[in-house]
Amino acid sequence: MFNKILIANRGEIAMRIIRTCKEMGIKTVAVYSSADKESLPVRFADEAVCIGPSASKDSYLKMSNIIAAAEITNADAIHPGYGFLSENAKFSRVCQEHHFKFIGATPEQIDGMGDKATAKSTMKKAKVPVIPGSDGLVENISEAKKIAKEIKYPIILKATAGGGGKGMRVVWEEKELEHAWDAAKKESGAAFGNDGIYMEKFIEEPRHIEIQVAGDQYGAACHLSERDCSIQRRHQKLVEETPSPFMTPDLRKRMGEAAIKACKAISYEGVGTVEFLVDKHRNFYFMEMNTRIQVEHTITEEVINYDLIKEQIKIAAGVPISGKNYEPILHSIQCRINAEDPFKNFAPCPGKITNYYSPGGHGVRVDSHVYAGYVIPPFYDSMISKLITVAQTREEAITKMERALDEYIIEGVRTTIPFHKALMRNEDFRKGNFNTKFLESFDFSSMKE
Ligand code: MV4
Repeated sequence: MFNKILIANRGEIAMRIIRTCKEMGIKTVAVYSSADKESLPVRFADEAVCIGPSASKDSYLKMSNIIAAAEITNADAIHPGYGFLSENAKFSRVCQEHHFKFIGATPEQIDGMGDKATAKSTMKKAKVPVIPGSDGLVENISEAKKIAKEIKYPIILKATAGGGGKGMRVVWEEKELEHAWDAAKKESGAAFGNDGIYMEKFIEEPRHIEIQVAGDQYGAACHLSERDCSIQRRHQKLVEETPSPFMTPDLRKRMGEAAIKACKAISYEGVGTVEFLVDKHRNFYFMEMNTRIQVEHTITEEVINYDLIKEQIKIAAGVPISGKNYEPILHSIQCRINAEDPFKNFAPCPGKITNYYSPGGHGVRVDSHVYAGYVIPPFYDSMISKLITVAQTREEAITKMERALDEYIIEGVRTTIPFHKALMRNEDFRKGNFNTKFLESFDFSSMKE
């Protein structure tokens, strides 16, 4: 087992990793930018090293500074958390070259899944269901026209370097295709320095359901059930839950098997997530694989009673997994509490938290790094905390969430709490009647101050 882990991240996920390391008897090193000097990870880690000024590119994204911090503190592994360098193949390789175990995927796995057209052909070969479309990249507009005719409109153009919606264009009929093609190419070239585009049949009103997986160094793989992440706004997840209200035992079995196939196809080592789109007939299709721990891993932990960060560390240290699949026995929901004003189009709201009380009690978990007097810096993402409830049924988990949201006091900054309260009251949400388009027609005027 590792003696000391350096955490190449900040905020709640840095806290989350420190907590598990403490329980495992592993020493921790926090790294921080000058903007995070007063942060809790700095206080709770065994050691802390400043790695640069506030801008992420000069601190949390600066590989040389992070490696130097690992060297001077004599760490033997590096945990990248999510975001920042967690899915950066070069960083995974640099860690390897400096003999630090990267607690995440290999450079090959990151590259293989990072290029979406490559990931899709890998999965197709492994017999994981994929959305009908182009075989790899589309070379030019005439080829695009030809393929679109074959698979029939509507189609979607996607950036191979993308994910998260950038460089994506839905096309409903041929006369729109050329314009969309030019726009998608230009946008992805500018955003990613890679303008490769592939095409798929457009799935209308899909659900986003993902399967948590784990694979070990000896080729074993298992799945840990699903999370429904359909409640998103502009590709930002706001609420996640497990089990999915749309799930059936048969669908879970089929999606779980497909996710394990995906894992085995790339000899995946670590915990990861296979994202699927699910249509209204319960056909499911591979969308992307995330080779990191995700923000929403908490709800899976609650329903299967496992510490996924601990599993991640054990797998990295060479401990074999049991290979058993886990089914949810409880229901868990997570609300992302962001420093954003839901009455003003979710505009970021950094600043000082002047008063703070976080909810507790049976079945309530708060993963956070904030406290009364903490100043949310404007340089990073705006998440304040993750509020998670767990109960025997979905109805009880929602009721508990309403109770916990009512208890939550955050003063000094605007938060997404009013949105979550309105969502929990929403009849369609309560019925489990939603898909990825849900928030496009959500009545935001149902929110109360
Ligand atoms: C799609 C789709 C419909 N059909 N692909 C959005 C982000 C990127 N990861 C893939 N996305 C989508 N791909 C086909 N063939 C609809 C979306 C999509 C979406 C997917 C998951 C969650 C939220 C979404 C919001 C809008 C569009």
